[in-house]
Amino acid sequence: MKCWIASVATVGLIAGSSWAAGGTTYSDATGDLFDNGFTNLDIFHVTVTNDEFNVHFTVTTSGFQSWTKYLFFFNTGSESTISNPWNRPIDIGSANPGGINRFIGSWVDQPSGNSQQWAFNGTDWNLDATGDNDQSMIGSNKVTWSVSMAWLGVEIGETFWFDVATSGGGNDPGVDHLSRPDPATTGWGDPSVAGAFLAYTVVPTPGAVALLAAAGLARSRRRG
Ligand SMILES: [Ca+2]
Repeated sequence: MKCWIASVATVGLIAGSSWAAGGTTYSDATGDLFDNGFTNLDIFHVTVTNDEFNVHFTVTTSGFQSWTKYLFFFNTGSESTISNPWNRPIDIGSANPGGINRFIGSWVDQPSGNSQQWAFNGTDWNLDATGDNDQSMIGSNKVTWSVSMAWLGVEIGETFWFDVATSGGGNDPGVDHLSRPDPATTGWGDPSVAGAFLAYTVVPTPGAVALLAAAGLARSRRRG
């Protein structure tokens, strides 16, 4: 019995340290817009974390306005394109010839049903789902999205490439792109150009690490 308690404590310790290691914050320059009066469009940083099934993105801007649109571009390694399903004037391919195969287009002037998840099947873009972003931290200029790893097409230990852009309505370009520290467009009427995508590696979760640790203990017990 004493041994069993010690084992549980060990598992808990390993799990805790693994969770603390998870998550990556990607900083962007501020004041890098063609018009820096639009603080709601100025990306400050984006934090990415994951749990066992989902990847979470928190976008922090320098200000907040409900008319802001948030665009996410993903390359998770399957059929891809340099187009985007919102037909926004955005040059993805110059810096990322591999293009994208997943896209999220989202808005914050509605409390729910505000986040479209699009997937490219090699020929067409398809709207897979419309979910909700989390606007509970807009007082701190933060909005959060959670998407399933299954939808993204990634598993624990795998790396995917992505970019985040802010925009307005209609046919506006990406005004600020996380992927570059300088203005991505010269004005509302000009296409934006994405920089080289960022990489995120999906990390093992506390639950997964605990299972691995438990398996290791079971093996050592069998040897004993
Ligand atoms: Ca910025």
